[in-house]
Amino acid sequence: MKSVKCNIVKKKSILVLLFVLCFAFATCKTRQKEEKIKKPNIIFIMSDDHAYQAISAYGHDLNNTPNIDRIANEGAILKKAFVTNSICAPSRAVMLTGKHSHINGKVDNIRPFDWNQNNFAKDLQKVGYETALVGKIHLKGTPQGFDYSNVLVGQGHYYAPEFIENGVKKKIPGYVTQITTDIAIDWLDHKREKDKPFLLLYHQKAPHRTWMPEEKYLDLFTDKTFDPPANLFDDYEGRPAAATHEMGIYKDMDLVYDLKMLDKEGDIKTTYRNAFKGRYNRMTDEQKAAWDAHYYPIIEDFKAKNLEGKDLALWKYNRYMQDYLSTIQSVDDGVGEVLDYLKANGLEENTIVVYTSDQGFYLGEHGWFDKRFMYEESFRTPLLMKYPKEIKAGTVIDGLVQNLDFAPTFLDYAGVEIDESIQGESFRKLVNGEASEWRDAIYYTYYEFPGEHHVKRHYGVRTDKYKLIHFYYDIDTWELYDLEKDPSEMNNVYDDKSYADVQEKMHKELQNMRTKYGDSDKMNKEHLKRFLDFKEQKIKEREDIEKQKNKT
Ligand code: SGN
Ligand code: CA
Repeated sequence: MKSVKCNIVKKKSILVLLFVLCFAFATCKTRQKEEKIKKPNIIFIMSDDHAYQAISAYGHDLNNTPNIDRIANEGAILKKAFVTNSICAPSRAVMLTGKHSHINGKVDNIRPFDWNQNNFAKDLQKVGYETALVGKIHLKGTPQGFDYSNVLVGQGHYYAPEFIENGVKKKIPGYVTQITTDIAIDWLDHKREKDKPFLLLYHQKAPHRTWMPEEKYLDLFTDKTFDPPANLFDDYEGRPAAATHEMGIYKDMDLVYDLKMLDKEGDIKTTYRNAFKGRYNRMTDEQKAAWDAHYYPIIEDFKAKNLEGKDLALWKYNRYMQDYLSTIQSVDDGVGEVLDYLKANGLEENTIVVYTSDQGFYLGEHGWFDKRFMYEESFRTPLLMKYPKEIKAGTVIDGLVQNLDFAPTFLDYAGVEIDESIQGESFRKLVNGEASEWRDAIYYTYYEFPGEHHVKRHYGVRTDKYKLIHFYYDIDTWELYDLEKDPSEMNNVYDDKSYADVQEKMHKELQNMRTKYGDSDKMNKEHLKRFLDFKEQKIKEREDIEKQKNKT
């Protein structure tokens, strides 16, 4: 009897176990199904002027960016990511609209952006996303497409910056990078509706000029001497447009405004003294004390050295690197905080995280700081992304992508149909490893001339191997580079007979690009006219104000 009873009990337990297993299997299947149709969250991190040379994942040894590198280690690094127009506001307009500058209308930092046109945040809102924009956007007017916005006024300040939260302006004490991170995490944690997928544009001001480090990182690179790039003393032979630049570390970088050499005695005199003072005076007494303790010994040492010529150029390069890279450390910390937040809150699996910059930047290459040119260091931009559900950890991508592609890529992930007016292409399959073919050429335009840093108007095309550039307006010159043989673009081979075939092919490629994207010399003339009219109008407005002042 005992054994029979025992058998019945056993059978019952097996049935119960089977039932439990079936139930668990079914729930698991439903959850998997739900997960599949669940739209991914998107965190789009953009910093300002962050050169890929200053991200350790790109294999350079200037600095260490462990948190930004985490994105590449857990996902993908794109080695050939570019912008379409290497300057802040136009780059952001391209990113939002997925259209080249001559189509979205924001061709330079000067004229306004039309927020009424469509952007991918508006599209995501329509399919149920909760959207937020935090930090620097540099596009005047009220942001559209965002349920929440808390953005810097214009370029923003490093210390005690002014933010506009949903239309209300506030000065916030503290350091801009940490404040931006706090606002982003506060939105993730308290402000958003948690049952909706979200889009967060988390955009840092750093490491934009004038590179003012956070108190805790003032001394990070004090004892380090950096190796300058081989072309720090470029003579611009064969490149007349490059020769007329006003962005030289030696020639144009200011000792006080940029490099913080404002001494107590007033021995170091510059035109930008007051502009620097204005920034310095935003700090608290405590911050000023830390600042002075760091910079005064450097100022004294600098005065004692009495440097000139090449020695002064090298000293300036080194000083520039120390401050520029220190500001990046705070950006990296912020990325770490956001990644940790996702992990701690179970959001890691279903969130796409992208890290990029509004363009690249010169860290001494060609003797420069700033950007704007179609040469590699400012044309390229860092791009790292992770999405555990789809992107294999450690993926390396060599395909040519552009900031033009962000809008369609995000829409693709969200399952939204991509309007045919969008000029970019989704790179989702490229990073998944599912793309069977991909583009082999990209197009570039730059318009802000006459203007700061004196970079002439130009446009061009780049393939994997070659680059063709046309500088125009008050100049008419062509440049051709063999990027495999001459990656630093020191040797313009446009008139070299042995490149005649390449030159012809690249001209065809350029025409194809201009036709594809609807650009032309005629359009360039129209943009130029609008730019000059706008400048004239601004001058007139200023004169009228002066006249009015003098009357009263
Ligand atoms: C400011 C900077 C320039 C910089 C532009 C554009 N001068 O005008 O050096 O090129 O911004 O930068 S500063 O004296 O104000 O620092 S962008 O990233 O906003 O396009
Ligand atoms: Ca920028």
